Order: sequence, then structure tokens, then C-alpha cells
Amino acid sequence: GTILTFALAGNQNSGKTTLFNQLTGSNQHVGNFPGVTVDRKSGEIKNHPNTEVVDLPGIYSLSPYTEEEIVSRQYIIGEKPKGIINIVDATNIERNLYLTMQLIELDIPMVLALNMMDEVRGNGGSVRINDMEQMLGIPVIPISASKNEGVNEVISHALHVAKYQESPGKKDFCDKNDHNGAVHRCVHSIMHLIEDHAVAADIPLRFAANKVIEGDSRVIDALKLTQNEKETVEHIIIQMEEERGLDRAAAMADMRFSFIERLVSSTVIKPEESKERER
Ligand code: GDP
Ligand code: K
Ligand code: MG
Repeated sequence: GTILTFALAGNQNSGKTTLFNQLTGSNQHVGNFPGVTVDRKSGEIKNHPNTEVVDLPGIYSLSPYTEEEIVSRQYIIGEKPKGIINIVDATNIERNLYLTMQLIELDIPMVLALNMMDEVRGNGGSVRINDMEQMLGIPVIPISASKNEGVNEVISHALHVAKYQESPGKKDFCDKNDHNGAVHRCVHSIMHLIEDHAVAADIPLRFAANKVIEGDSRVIDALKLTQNEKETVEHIIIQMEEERGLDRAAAMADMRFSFIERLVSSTVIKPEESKERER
């Protein structure tokens, strides 16, 4: 039958290699991604024949700034794994979720393995997992990779979303009613404008639109926009920058961090707060 392929993606030091080892045991192959010196480690999930997990390099975003980021997005967009396992360091959620939001834009079935929960709990903190799942629109599984806790749950959720191709439930993280309304309108106008090109180039639409706004030349070239369309895109972005009072890169980053702030403030209970609660 067909092989269920998974990308394991996360920030550096999120516990990616630890989880990869728990998922695959000793069944690992090491190679290289084509054309670069970045290691490509893959393996079958323990007790699940016809699966393959690829341990992507540790990355902070899907912007094309480092070899690791280019390799990772090339792999996900080009080879189209059936699912993404996104590992997040629960002790550093704000920073880690920046990548999570970009992965969700790719519209590939995905689960979030919230790692280092042993440390969070040890410090007296906690996370409202159900609320986080609702706000992100993907399954969230609290784990401790180093203690092998929650790993089987990650496997069963990952197999499920991949088998049934359950894509993330939401991709729009703009709050239309806050100061990001202009960004929201800009993203939608550009999605509308580039839709046929994104389909032809086989690039997920929202990811393509966001990358066009960020000025990502690889994505812009791949879309093969006409001169006329490029000018329209530029006009839409300039209008957004004027309304928003920020340049395009800052406006997009602010849109993502505003959401992350809302998410963290309603789902993460920091140690001091949880102690308050107990009193
Ligand atoms: P990578 O850079 O994402 O591949 O991260 P590693 O797997 O190398 O892990 C980074 C560090 O975090 C190592 O020292 C691990 O032992 C540690 N680590 C990984 N998972 C956990 C966990 O669940 N809890 C704790 N406390 N430490 C962990
Ligand atoms: K490491
Ligand atoms: Mg590693």
C-alpha cells in the first residue's frame, strides 16, 4: 500500500531528536537533502509498517533565510508529506508558535506535540490543552519526549489525521476587529488575485499569499505572476502599509504575534498564577 509520510518539524532544542528516537527506535536512515549538506534522517514509526518520519532540521520559521529553512519548506511543499508532527517546547511557547502558525498555513494534516510538559508541571505551571486545540484548529498532545510520556498518543493522532487527511480547522489568525483588519483585507485580496497561479504552481494558497506580502522572491517567481498582477499586488500591499502604519514584514509579524499573545494569555497558566489559584 501507500506509505504514510510525516515531517517532524520544530525549533532547535525543542526535543525533536529525542522525539524522533522515541518514534523510530533504532530504525533510522541518515542521508542528505538534495543539493545541500543538511542531514536528512528518516525512519519508520515503531510497530507501524508503511510509515516514514523525516526529522527536519531545527528551524524558527519558513522564511528562506537559512539553508535549514529552505530545505524544510522545500521538503514539505515539494514532497508533500501526508502529515506534519510539530514539536513545540512548552517552556518557550511564544517563540515556538511562530513556526506552528506558518506550518498551519500549509494546509497539511498536522498535530502539535507539546513537549517538556514534565518541566512545566514541575514548575507548577499548566496548559489548557482543549482551549489551545480549539484556537489552533489542530490536535494538541502534551508530552515529555525524554520520559517517553504521550508519545503513543502523538502516534495515534498523527496516523489518524494523515489517514483521513484532516487538514487544520482554521488558517486565518487575523482578528478582523483589532488593529490587524488592514492586514486581513490585504491577505484576502492577494489570495483572490493569485489563486489560479497558486493552484498551477501547487503552492498552498494562504502560504503563497503571506509569502508574496513578505516579498519572498522564490515564491513570487514560482507563481509566475504577470507584470500587471505584480503591480496590483504591490498596490494592495502599499495600501495596507499605509493603513497599518507598519512595513509589510513588520505588519505580518505583528499579525502572528498578536494571535500568539491571545493564545498564550488564554491557555498557558504560568507557575505564579497556578499557585495563586491553589490558595
Ligand atoms: P532538538 O534540538 O530539537 O533535536 O532537541 P533535542 O532532542 O536534542 O533535545 C534538547 C534537550 O532537551 C536535550 O537535552 C534533551 O534531553 C532535552 N529534552 C528533550 N525532551 C525533553 C522533555 O520532554 N523534558 C525535558 N525536561 N527535557 C527534554
Ligand atoms: K540539539
Ligand atoms: Mg536535533
